Amino acid sequence: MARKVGVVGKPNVGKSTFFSAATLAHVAIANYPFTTIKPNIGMGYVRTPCVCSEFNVTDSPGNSTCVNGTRLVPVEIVDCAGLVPGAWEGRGLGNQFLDEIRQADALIHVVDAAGSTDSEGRPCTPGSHNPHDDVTFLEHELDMWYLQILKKEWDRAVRRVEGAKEDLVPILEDKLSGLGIRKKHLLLAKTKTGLNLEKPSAWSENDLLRFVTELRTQTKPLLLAANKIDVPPAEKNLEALRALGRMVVPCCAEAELALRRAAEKGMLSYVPGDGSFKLDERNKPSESQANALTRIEEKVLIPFGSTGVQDSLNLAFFKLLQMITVYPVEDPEKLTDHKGRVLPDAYLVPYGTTAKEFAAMIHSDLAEGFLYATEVRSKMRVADDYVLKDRDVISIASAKKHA
Ligand SMILES: Nc1nc2c(ncn2[C@@H]2O[C@H](COP(=O)(O)OP(=O)(O)OP(=O)(O)O)[C@@H](O)[C@H]2O)c(=O)[nH]1
Ligand SMILES: [Mg+2]
Repeated sequence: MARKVGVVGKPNVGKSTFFSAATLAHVAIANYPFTTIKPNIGMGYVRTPCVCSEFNVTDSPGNSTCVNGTRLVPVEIVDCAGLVPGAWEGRGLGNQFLDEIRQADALIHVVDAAGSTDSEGRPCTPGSHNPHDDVTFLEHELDMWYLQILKKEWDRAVRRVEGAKEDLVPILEDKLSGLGIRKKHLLLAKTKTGLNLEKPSAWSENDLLRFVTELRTQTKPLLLAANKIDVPPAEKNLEALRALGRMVVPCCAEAELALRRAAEKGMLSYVPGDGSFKLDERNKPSESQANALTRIEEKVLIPFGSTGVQDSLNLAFFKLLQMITVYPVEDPEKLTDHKGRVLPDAYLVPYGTTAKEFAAMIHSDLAEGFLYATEVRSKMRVADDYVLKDRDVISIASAKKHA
């Protein structure tokens, strides 16, 4: 199933602006809390250097696009409702928020790095709220939510382990599967916390919390999009955010949205994630548009290298979720599919995917009749257990032809 990234944070930090920019979808954007009250799922994309230039071919992309040698591969993004303190107990849009977040495999936590909104998302003087508190608060909410789910089953689980001598891991795996928790997560949490799984009755409240924190960081890995970086106090707050040990991306969602809209109108050329844009000579901006663009250059692109929206998405999929890009082709010489299209598809797959598993993602027949695969770059034949690498071009030979 396609991995999804959730855009989360307290109200009014710029989640919908981020989501709109990333998907260019029309969602409500306004300066008051709870603009987003329905879950929004949209298509954004990750960018990766396309293999077309390396293989010196002109490609004809199908499931993705290629802009001047940059491949844009679609991904799903969820714009979650704003989270307020106490959401785990159902405060604000708490339950809705948690249902949305349940669908996400990784999170982009949008933070108002300028400190221009209070803990509930109400506008305040920039610099008067500490964004550091928003990070600890959101993670605490998630932990409390996990804890609440675990506790529902805890007493029974303890009796089964200590009375009936059952193993705790499969019991918890069964009870917590809705959170995407699997055996490997539980075993790692055990190692990291050093807790005794044979004597859960001895776990303190704090032990339980440490255990769920481990599970949460594994199953909802997150990064911080330090948004509103164009507002002066934000830059000063970056260091304090970085000190928390999370991945931090300086971000200006508003600038990304403006650039994508201007590009859509043909005013300029800009590939999301670029550090600059090029004005179109035939389509001059008005004076106010030109001023806004200069401001974006001076406040965002030059000092920070990009608006950070595309970087956040790339990091979420490539680093947090450890996905790689793989290009399947039928003809290993011409790099074409059966219709003669060159490098038609780019697939995002988790690192660790084997050639045969990849075949199954394309078509079950390909996997069933799997003979061997060709790793096109080196022209080497590889077996079914070959672990795919990022930007591999792969041709699968199968005894079973698919339509
Ligand atoms: N200065 C600045 N303002 C921004 C930026 N991104 C968003 N904003 C503004 O912040 C306000 C809130 O933006 P939204 O995107 O609606 O925020 P949200 O987090 O979705 O809010 P809720 O849906 O209420 O939870 C709007 O006025 C945006 O224009 C940014 O990068 N810089
Ligand atoms: Mg919103």
